[in-house]
Amino acid sequence: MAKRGEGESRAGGRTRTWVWAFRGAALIVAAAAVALLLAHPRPPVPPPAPAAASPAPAAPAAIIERLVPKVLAVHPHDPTCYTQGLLWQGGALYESCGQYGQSSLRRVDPASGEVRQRAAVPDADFAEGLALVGEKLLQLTWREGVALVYDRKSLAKTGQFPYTGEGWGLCYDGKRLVMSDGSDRLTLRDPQTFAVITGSGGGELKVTREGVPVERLNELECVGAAIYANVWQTDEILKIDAATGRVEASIDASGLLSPQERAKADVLNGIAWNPETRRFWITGKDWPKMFEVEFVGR
Ligand SMILES: [Ca+2]
Repeated sequence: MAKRGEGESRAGGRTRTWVWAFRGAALIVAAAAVALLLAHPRPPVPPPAPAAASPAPAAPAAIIERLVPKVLAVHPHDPTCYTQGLLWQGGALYESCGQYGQSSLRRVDPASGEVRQRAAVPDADFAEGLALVGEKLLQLTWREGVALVYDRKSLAKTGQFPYTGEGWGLCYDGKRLVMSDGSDRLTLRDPQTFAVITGSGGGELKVTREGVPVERLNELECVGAAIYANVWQTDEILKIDAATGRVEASIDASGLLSPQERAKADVLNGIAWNPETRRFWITGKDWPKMFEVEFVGR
């Protein structure tokens, strides 16, 4: 009879044999797998295809530029002109002065501020914005519903156009007249007929700052693809994208007049662009001075 220990020893020997056999087989299988992998490397993973169908990322929030006028020269201005429109042409400034019984159209010497030529406006008309189309000056009236037309050289009145609503500011961009009425809307008009342009590129432009309508737009100046507008009863001038109405820049024009000058004057109103020097001329209602400026970063 086999001793218990002998039986156990034989059984243990068989078990170890099987373990070694199994380990050997596993090693052979692993080596074969490695050899297969080396012989057939996996193809490179292609880069992910662009997600053509996914929506474009939202445009980053538009940043409104903050500018101030850098004063390059100061010139006298008639403190009895309640400035409603100002433009530059051929070395001269043309200015529309408002108020009932005091309105006029003037050609002004820029350096001295002297009035070189003047056309009276009927006492019943309150003159407003001013634009030049070819050799014709167009002058708005506040609530009288007519745009007065003058010959630029003689300042003789040659006609008028009717319109509905109030007239505030006016400028001409070479194709369209842009007109403000104290709201957040700029009306686009035909320069020959003064009719509101219909269809593409016409109608009205809604002016917004970061999506919010900007009201009380007043005197205007068309400069390239931008419209400059001062905001009534503030010292702020806005640079507006003429295609979208979006405010691109805000110009803080406060502090141009001394407190003493300011006490006798009314609000800022009057922007003219001189394309030769690429400088702006700005003034205000009953201001004693005009400022030749560049708009620069704060
Ligand atoms: Ca102007």
